[in-house]
Amino acid sequence: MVATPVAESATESAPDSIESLIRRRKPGYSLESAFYTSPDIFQADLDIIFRRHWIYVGVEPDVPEPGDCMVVDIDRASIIIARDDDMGLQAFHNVCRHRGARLVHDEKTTVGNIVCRYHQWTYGLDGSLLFAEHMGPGFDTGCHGLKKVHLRNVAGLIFICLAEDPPADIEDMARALEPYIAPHDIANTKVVQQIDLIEEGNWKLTMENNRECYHCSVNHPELTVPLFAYGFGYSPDEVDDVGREQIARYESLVCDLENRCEAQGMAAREVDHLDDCVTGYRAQRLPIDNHGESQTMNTQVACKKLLGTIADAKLGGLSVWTQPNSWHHFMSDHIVTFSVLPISPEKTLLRTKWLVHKDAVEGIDYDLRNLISVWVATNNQDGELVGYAQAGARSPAYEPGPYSVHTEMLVEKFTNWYIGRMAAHLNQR
Ligand code: 3BY
Ligand code: FES
Ligand code: FE
Repeated sequence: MVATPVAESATESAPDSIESLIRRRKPGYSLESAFYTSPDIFQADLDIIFRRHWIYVGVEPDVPEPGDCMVVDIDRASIIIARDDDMGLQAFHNVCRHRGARLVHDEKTTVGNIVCRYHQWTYGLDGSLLFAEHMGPGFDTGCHGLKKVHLRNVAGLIFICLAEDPPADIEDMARALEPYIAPHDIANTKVVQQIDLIEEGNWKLTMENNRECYHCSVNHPELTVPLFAYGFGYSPDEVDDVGREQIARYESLVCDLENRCEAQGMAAREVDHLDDCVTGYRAQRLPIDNHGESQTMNTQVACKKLLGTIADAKLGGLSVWTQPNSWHHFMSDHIVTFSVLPISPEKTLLRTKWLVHKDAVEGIDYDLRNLISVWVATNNQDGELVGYAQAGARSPAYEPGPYSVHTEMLVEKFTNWYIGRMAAHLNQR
């Protein structure tokens, strides 16, 4: 077969509109290059996806005590997540209502009230303006509270939405996911490590990379110790007898794990609404290989204190995926949680947090290096792969390629969800 020559004029013609790129999207294939490189599409992604959907930003133990604040930036919006005096979680725009100065500057801090450095306007942890000097007798503090941002705490995972009317189906997701996540008791954990990794790629390539393990066996030697190579969709028709035996063994382990979890009152059956909801999600309990306990190099728990009321160390890993920007692994002894935030068309922040029981003591109950080593290595490998995918998407020779029907189903669910959400909003205009 002769390779198709690259059209010389491709770079000179006028760029296609977002509407036409969305209309001609070929199902079963990766997206066209512009979705990964165009500043206009990046802007549309921010406007449509990141400003109108529920975005995962962190966990309850990021702000454990009254007065604790965490700042999260989504493009130009800076948001304060605060724990108020009644232990409630609040989210506000990090913008003073006087002349607009940024209020909180550190990613994490603890305050009595939120005080603007510029002219000392002072806000309570519920966002109300408590004090503003020299504003005259007619000034109404009641009209100048901080602008609220919608926040939904789903069993300890914090989602925010910048829209005035956020998608209501977050309630369906919360109802469905809580029975899976609750036994891991996020509220009684602590964040013992956070790593921000900048990936040299569009945010959708970071998400797509997460949604398949086609690339795992060759690229992730550390991750393939706990994960089953055959657990990610290989078909019995395309493997040899050894592979067929491994698939059968994996399937019987899934069955056994689901039954054991359910006997302990924990939700365990796979649930998937990644592409048929505005707030898409999926949960699946995956057995872990060898000792079966945790995503560590020796597959044994990294922390001696198990989470919540969990008594059985051998629970495999509960994986939870949400659209558009998160995934999480919940084990009996620790949790690893990932948030994806776009920085520019070709740069993305992957924020990873590791959580253990709040009473666990470093050096006695857990060794930090042992706890984080699998995902530190895996994230760095994935970051490199995302960079390769971005470099390829930039080339004039790039054209959408076919997804594997056995191992890239969740990638397709992500791109279908994305195209569907973009189309729904563009059609409303
Ligand atoms: O490599 C990743 O990004 C992970 C590993 C398991 C599947 N995928 C979600
Ligand atoms: Fe905040 Fe003036 S800008 S007090
Ligand atoms: Fe990977």
